[in-house]
Amino acid sequence: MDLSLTAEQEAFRDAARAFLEKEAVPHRQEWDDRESIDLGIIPGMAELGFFGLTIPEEYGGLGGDYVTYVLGMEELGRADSALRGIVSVSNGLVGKSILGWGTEEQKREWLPRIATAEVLGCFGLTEPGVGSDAGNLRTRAVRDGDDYVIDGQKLFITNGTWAQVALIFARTGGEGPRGISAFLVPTDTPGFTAREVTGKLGLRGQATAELFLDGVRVPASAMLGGPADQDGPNGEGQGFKVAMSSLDKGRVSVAAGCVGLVQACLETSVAYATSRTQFDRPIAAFQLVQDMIADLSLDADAARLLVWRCADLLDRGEPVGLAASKAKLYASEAAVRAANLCIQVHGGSGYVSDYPAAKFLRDARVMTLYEGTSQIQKLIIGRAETGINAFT
Ligand code: COS
Repeated sequence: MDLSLTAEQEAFRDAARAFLEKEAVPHRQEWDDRESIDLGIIPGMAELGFFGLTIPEEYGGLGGDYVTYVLGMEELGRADSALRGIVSVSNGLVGKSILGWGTEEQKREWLPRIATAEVLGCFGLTEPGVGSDAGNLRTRAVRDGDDYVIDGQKLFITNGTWAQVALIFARTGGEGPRGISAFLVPTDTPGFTAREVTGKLGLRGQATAELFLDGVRVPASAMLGGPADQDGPNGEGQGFKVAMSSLDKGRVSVAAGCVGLVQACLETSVAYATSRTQFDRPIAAFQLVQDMIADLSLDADAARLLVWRCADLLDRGEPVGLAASKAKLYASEAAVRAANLCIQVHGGSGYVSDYPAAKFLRDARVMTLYEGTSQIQKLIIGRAETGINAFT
């Protein structure tokens, strides 16, 4: 087993860190305050390759491996989790769904533009009445001649107001997971509207939206994987599998971003503890402060190793679902712990926005909720260990 990075992987990580230190870290608090990043940073991020990591070169991406991908997500999480979410959803959830399940035409139509961030994607799974129980979603797509007409509502959709394409999961058949298909819906299609969700606790720099689909008409060829009556692959009824397999990878992205968040908490805490003096010595000299620093350091390593295992499985084409649930569970809970400790090390200063600790905590808090709550991850792990399915 070799956990060292290649020269290319290190070069990408270093370039990503240098870019984000210059272009993101100085602005993240201002973006948080005004509830939007400056979208002007996106082309620079695209030039570095963030939006095309793991998209093959033939579709305009970097064709990189998953180790490079998780390094990129860690650097984004270290700088600003809002930026990480934008990339994870567009390149990760949407790009990887198209790559894994799309027809050749769909790959050629969307992937090159996603890889350059000319197109941002959003992932329309969650609905007002459906979060954890994704297999019971209500949005419906009804066949009408050569088209499908989609009606429904989606909630908490990252990139929702910015995206040019939405991957919409809708019911084309009966109840349950097998009746769901996925559609690539251009967001300028008549009947499609997005409304910004404001006032979030964290991740305030990224757009989160409610989507309304009111008689949205798309050609049958917009079904991811193609409709049943077209030549070639058949995406009908495959939507839940698309969502679950993409979420397996999405959970790795979230976990990798959380590693970056823990790392940021560690670095920020060390910097503060070694410069702040009390009782005539730096507070880092006190054992109880070192105890917190040690916990932060250990959590960063432990979460990173769980994430790197996922990257290794993905690079070898092995199933990643269970490892992804473990990584996501551990890293997201670690991120909340780490941000809390970071505030504790900073004392009263950690409670105000002059220091990033408070933002770290607000951003970390959602990590145990989205892309599968900690409880869902535990039930997936428990099912694997016991063979008993708590969901049925
Ligand atoms: N990849 C591919 N296919 C998968 C899969 C995966 N990771 N997981 C499940 N499937 C398939 C199953 O094989 C099954 O296929 P068949 O019908 O051919 O047998 C089908 O999907 C339904 O599986 P099942 O009924 O067993 O569903 P699960 O128990 O796997 O899923 C949970 C239940 C709760 C685990 C799932 O709904 C879940 O992860 N919920 C959380 C959703 C979530 O994260 N929401 C937040 C979104 S934020 S973007």
